[in-house]
Amino acid sequence: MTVRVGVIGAGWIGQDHIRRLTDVVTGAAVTAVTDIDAVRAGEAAARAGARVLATGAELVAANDVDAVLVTSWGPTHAEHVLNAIAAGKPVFCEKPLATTPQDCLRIVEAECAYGRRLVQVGFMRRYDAGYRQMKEVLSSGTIGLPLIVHCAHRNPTVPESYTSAMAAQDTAVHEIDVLRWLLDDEIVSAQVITPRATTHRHEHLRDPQIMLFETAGGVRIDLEVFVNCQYGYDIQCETVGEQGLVRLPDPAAVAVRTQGVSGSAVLQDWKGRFVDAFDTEFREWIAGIAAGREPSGPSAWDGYAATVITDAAVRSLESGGPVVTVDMKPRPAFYGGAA
Ligand code: NAD
Ligand code: ISE
Repeated sequence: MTVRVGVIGAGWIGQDHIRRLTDVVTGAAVTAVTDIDAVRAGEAAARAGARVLATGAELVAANDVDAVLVTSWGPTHAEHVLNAIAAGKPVFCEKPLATTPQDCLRIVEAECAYGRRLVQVGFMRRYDAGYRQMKEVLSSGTIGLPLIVHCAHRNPTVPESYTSAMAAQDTAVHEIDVLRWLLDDEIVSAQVITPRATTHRHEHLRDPQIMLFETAGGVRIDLEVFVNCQYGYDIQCETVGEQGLVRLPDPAAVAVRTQGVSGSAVLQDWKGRFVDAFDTEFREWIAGIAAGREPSGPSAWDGYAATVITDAAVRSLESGGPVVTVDMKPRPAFYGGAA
């Protein structure tokens, strides 16, 4: 069976996922594309041999669309995801699930009412080989109980449109999700403090930022978000346990020695760093749909949790750095909770 996918949003990541679904993942075909930029939609559709539809609603309803991929701007996600649930179609939504906790809860409620999981959120780090190995080590008990996690998320530069709040909403959101999953623990508070700002930032931006999180189990997490670090795209994570530590490996790169210097290249963007994770994420999503299974990846609940936690971090940043308690609803039984 070929899973026919309709794509809403043909920008940076939409085009990359269209290429992935067309050229990399077996058992999938992109049959329809929509974008508010008609030229962009036309070009992306032509590359995939798909047709262009005028709106997201039309695409969700189309007979030749079995599953929906949402890669439009964050504030538009909720509407498209809700339409897909109403149509009973599996929907993969790039992060964030929605930009407010209220909209995330509307999705959670709609999916619970439907009675079957349809939504998967694009937190691709859960599919990265390094993070998966780290989870195995933590689950095996080899290093004992985790106590502290040190992380860094660095981008070489960001455009002027990137705001201080986006350090949490757009960037740290990946660590927030992957750490909840790695530790199998919930984040209960957030604090954001700011060191001296880099001179390489746009004037309005607080960069870098240091984010501190605490989990229900008492693990302390420190995360440096530095989005104008200049030198490359660099993701670091080290978990310290009672009997040892486990660190994310550097992405494979050959070592070169020349002109008296020994070293290896640093990747420059998320596309290269997580290419294998994205491929695995979509292979598993398509295989699950083809087999009639509910999605096993990050759920609508995980999307809600991430948005509530990023909100707490933004509130801390905007109020000068106090510890802010995360105000999360009890997890419904539908998503494995006790409520
Ligand atoms: P982009 O601006 O390059 O592309 C978004 C596209 O969506 C644009 O072409 C825009 O015209 C279109 N669009 C906006 N609203 C629409 C609507 N209602 N209907 C149809 N088309 C619409 O942005 P991007 O960098 O591709 O990011 C898109 C989403 O993917 C964002 O939510 C972003 O956070 C997420 N993202 C995730 C990762 C990751 O690592 N998982 C990386 C980059 C972006
Ligand atoms: C971008 O939107 C992503 O999702 C990338 O993974 C992240 O590293 C980057 O900081 C974001 O802007």
